[in-house]
Parts: sequence; structure tokens; C-alpha cells
Amino acid sequence: MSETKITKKKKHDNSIINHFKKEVDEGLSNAEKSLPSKYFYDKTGDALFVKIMHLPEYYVTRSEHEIFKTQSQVIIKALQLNPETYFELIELGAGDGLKTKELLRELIQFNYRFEYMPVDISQNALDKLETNLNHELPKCKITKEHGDYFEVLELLKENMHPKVILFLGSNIGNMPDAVATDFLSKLSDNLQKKDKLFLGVDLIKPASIVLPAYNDSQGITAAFNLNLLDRINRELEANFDLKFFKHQPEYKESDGIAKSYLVSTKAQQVYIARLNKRFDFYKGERILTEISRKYNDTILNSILSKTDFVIKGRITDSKAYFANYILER
Ligand code: AVI
Repeated sequence: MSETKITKKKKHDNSIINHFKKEVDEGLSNAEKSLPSKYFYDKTGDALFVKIMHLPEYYVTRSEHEIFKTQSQVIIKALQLNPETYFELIELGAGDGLKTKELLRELIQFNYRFEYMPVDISQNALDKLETNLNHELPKCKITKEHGDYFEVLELLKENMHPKVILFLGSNIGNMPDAVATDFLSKLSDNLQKKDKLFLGVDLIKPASIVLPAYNDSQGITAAFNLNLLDRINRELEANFDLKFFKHQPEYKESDGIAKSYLVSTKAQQVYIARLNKRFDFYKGERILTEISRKYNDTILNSILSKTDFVIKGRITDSKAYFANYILER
């Protein structure tokens, strides 16, 4: 790496760690303690999330995968794609592209003219995906876009090619409604009139189905949640004793929001050296670490009413656990 590249990387790393410090400090200083769920995803967290996606209780990934596997022609029709018209298929947070591959395969088989543009903040995930696609679907034209979603969309806005944006996995559910509204508004600002957003959301359903998905019998979700404290220990030199914190999920069908907490099982004090600060926990005190919102048409419409998007279509899996909505400006 050249010297300027090293300096740039150092600056970037510093700004990430400063942000992390600030958000941990703010979250643990609140009367109701919380930590942002985006910090789940370090190397350990990524690996645990892959395990979660394969858990028997975690129906979310499987349900959306079923839609892509069994209804790719329905998706193509709903998106009004035409083999003659070139388009860009842009996936925000592509990960391993497992579901999207089903659609790519179909598009290639029927000679659609398109380019697949996975966008991710992880260069590693993008490189792996490209290698995999080159191997499995050599005819697929892929252009990786590394970076922040909006930076990338801003750049792509320059060209007038029709665009289909994929935002899958109910990732939007990890945002509070106000943040989701803001996110969708920004997204629509970067799109033209006929462009489409294909949005994957988990649907509201009984607690007997949702709760086990966030409280699996093998304890993988618990480890995923607790890894957040471990990450603070590692990166901010803290002394959280993981033995004295417990994973606690919660879900009420009437709210439609699954919440994950870490509960302090005794009165204790935690020192975070890089903040030079101590935080007190009383026995039973909780840290909110994640919300996973579930949707129905009414909830989604109420969010969309504050944006330029409208619902143009909806595809669900055979159990109606999950929906992919087609949105247009
Ligand atoms: C990434 N996201 C949509 C997952 C969810 O279901 O909210 C993250 C997750 N948290 C616990 N299990 C899975």
C-alpha cells in the first residue's frame, strides 16, 4: 500500500472507531440503555449471522429465498422487465447474493440485457460474491460497487439507464420507522420515475413463530447479541463480563416489533477504558440492542405516505410469512 493510501486508511479507521466510541457512550448513558445493532457485524458477528440464516427457527431468509426460487418469472413480470431494454440491477447490501442468484439465473437464461451491481460496505463480501458469480454464472455482467449506499446511488444517478434496486432480507426492519422513512425518501431522490425498488419485508405474524426465530435452541442468536459486548471489550478495552449478561428477546404481535435486549443478571459496574468511563447496571437492567420490525400493508403505506414511493405490487411466499413489495415513485 502507498503512503497516502495508508494515511487515508488510518483516517478512515479512526473515524469509524470515534463513531463507535461516541455511539456506545451515548447509548449506555441513556436512561434506557441501548446500543446500535449495526455493530453486530464484525468478523465474528458476520459468521454468526450466516449461521442464523440457516437455523430451523429463522424462517426469514428461507421464506424470501422461496419467493426467488419458485417465483422468479413472477418477479420479472411484476418488475415489468423487458428482454430488449437494458437495465441496472442494483443490490444494496448484497452479502452472499444467495437469493438474487435465482433471479440472475432466470434473467440470463432468457437473455435479458442487464448489469448486476452489488453494493456493500464490505470489500471482502463483494470480492467473494464476484468470484462465486464468475464461477456459477459466467455470463452475468457484474460491476461491484464498494461503499456507502447513497454515495453509490448518487454516482449512478448520472446515467439514465432504467434501474431496479433490491433491498432484501427485511434489513429495513432494523430501522425505526422514522429512520426507514428518511432512508426511503433519500433512496427515491436518487431514482427516476420508472425505476423500481424491490423491497423485502418480514410480515406480522404470531409470537409463536417470530419469537423462536430470535431465541433459537442452539443459542446462536444469543451469541450474536452478546458478541456486541465482546466487541466493545476488544475494540474499546472494556471489561463486560459476558457471564453476567443474558440475551432476552421480546415480541408482541400487536406491536409487530421483535426487540432484543441484553439483561444484566446482577448489579455491576463496567469500565470502558477508551472512554475512561464507568457504567452502572442494576440487577435486571436491560440494554436494547436491536429492533426487527414486521410489516403489513397499512404499516408500510403509512411509512411510504411520507415518501414519494407507492406500492405497485406484492409477492409473498407460500406461507405468507414474507413479502417482496414493488415500489415506484
Ligand atoms: C439483518 N436483519 C434483518 C436480521 C433480523 O431478523 O432483524 C438480524 C437478526 N437479528 C437476530 N437475528 C437476525
